[in-house]
Amino acid sequence: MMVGEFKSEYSSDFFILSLPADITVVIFRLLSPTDICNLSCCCKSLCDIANSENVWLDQCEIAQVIPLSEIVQWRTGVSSYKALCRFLVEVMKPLVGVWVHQEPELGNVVYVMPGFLSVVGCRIIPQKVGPLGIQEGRIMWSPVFEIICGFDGSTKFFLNGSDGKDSCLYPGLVTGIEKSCNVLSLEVEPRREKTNSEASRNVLFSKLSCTDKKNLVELVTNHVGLHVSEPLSVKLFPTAREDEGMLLDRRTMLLKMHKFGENWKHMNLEENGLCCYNPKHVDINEMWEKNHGAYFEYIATEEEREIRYLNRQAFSTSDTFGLSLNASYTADVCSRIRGWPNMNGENFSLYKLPVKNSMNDQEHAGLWGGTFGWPPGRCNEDATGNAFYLLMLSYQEFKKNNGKRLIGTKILEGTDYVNRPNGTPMFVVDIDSPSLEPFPFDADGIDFEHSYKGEGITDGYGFRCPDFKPGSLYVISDDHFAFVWHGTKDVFTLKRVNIEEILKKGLGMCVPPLPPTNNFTYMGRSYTNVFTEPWLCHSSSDSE
Ligand SMILES: *[C@@H]1O[C@H](CO)[C@@H](O)[C@H](O)[C@H]1NC(C)=O
Ligand SMILES: *[C@@H]1O[C@H](CO)[C@@H](O)[C@H](O)[C@H]1NC(C)=O
Ligand SMILES: *[C@@H]1O[C@H](CO)[C@@H](O)[C@H](O)[C@H]1NC(C)=O
Ligand SMILES: *[C@@H]1O[C@H](CO)[C@@H](O)[C@H](O)[C@H]1NC(C)=O
Ligand SMILES: CC(=O)N[C@H]1CO[C@H](CO)[C@@H](O)[C@@H]1O
Repeated sequence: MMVGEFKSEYSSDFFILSLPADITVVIFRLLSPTDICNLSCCCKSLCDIANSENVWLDQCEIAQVIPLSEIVQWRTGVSSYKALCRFLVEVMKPLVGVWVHQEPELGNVVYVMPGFLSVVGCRIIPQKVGPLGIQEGRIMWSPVFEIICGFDGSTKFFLNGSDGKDSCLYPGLVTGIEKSCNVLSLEVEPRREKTNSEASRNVLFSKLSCTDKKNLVELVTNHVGLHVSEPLSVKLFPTAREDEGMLLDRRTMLLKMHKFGENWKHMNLEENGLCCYNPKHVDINEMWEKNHGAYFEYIATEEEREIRYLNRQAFSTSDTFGLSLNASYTADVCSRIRGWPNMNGENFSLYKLPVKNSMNDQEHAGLWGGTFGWPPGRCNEDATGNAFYLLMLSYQEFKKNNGKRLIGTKILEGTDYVNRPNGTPMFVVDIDSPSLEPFPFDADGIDFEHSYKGEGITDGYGFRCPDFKPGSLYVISDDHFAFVWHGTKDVFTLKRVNIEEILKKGLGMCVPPLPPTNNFTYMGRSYTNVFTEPWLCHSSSDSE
């Protein structure tokens, strides 16, 4: 329904205003937040309806990012449902999901989910499976960032990190979140108070060289870091209704820290006129000079040197800088290899993985945890130990017989020694071909619901060019699978994981974060992987 239609047909007296209130509510449910905002500009009466709490409560629900009970609970910390809706639609919805980076190769997975009046990013750490197996849900994780919803629905960004000893918080700004964003970048934002020529600012940051970016982010985080004091180290996620007061206190504290920096304790949020904590004065030129030598070593041509110099110049016309987060959409990120993003090691960026949830004809789609061994979770002696794996299960049309294939893409591997690259399938099965191979072990009387024929990854020619060998996927129940390689009789068992539930129920184990820059992207070439040179088997990994 378009706003224009109302305008043309009922130009003098709005038809909608003469309808009973409950019908109006139904009509408003069909509109998007933008439509409602536009409609509110039409006249006073429509403005009143369009700004009513009920209309925006509906919109919060329609956004489908948090359950109704939480929407109502969160309302206590914002000025209106409209403000809350702004946060849910513009911040929460685009960001929730699985973000990854390929470095290091064992996996770098950041799970973004609702906190309390906030959206939280948590890294799932490469780890071993606990003694009770994958069912137990004792996943180790570490906080990466949080975006708090202000009273008016605005955003306050905090990067988690540590100064080597203690946990720290690094406040910053959210400069942009595109609706269909797929790249989440940590940047430094120059602030020009007077000229306000902000148009080119972030383009400039991304144009800086990798070393310049790294130095800048480090310089700025050193300036803005705040120690995490006692009351803040409470749980990130609400677990019970009675936690609400404590959660609201924690949020107030964070809002103060964001606004006033280390002086927050003596301040009231209502106080105005005081300088905003972010951004900070930083002597960037001194830093450029300090790092002068290093860059001449590998910058080759005169032209490149010139460009680098100009970019630095342009960037440092300001002397105040803040940390910032920018979620943008980049078309060429969508990858060649089954949705595994095309990644750039030069930026502090995470990439969104298009994880589909289970639906009608794709019931197994989603995130699964896995480990080698049968019975599931029992320790086995080989090099992989009982490493925890995280897999994304997805479906793909299969041309051969117009059928569908189920693909288990590995996104995290808890081994010290990575045998199989991330982003490649652990197994691919044809869900239209039942497997006739019997399950090779004593299955404790389990009746398998289905079994499918397919193939599983093996070491093959090096790291980037793994080989595939025949195998079968056995469906034990709709959330419990086993994949068996026919030749070796290796068994890989999988269980559906609901990370959100694990973290919310406090079943997981929170470990301290890394230093700030590393904590965001945790980049570092995998020490075990000697086959990552791009020239190696380009053709095979680039196809598909
Ligand atoms: C609503 O207003 C925005 C600008 O504020 C405009 O871009 C958009 O086209 C309008 N939408 C409709 C449906 O009229
Ligand atoms: C965010 O990043 C994108 C891609 O680098 C850039 O084009 C855009 O200008 C940035 N947005 C802001 C508000 O800085
Ligand atoms: C991570 O940051 C949040 C604030 O966004 C804070 O409450 C929490 O204590 C931090 N966690 C650690 C381990 O530093
Ligand atoms: C990543 O870095 C490259 C160059 O280092 C740059 O061209 C690109 O715009 C950056 N992307 C983002 C999303 O910042
Ligand atoms: C990825 C990651 O965050 N790794 C480390 C985080 O910190 C804990 C302990 O401080 C380490 O055990 C993780 O390996």
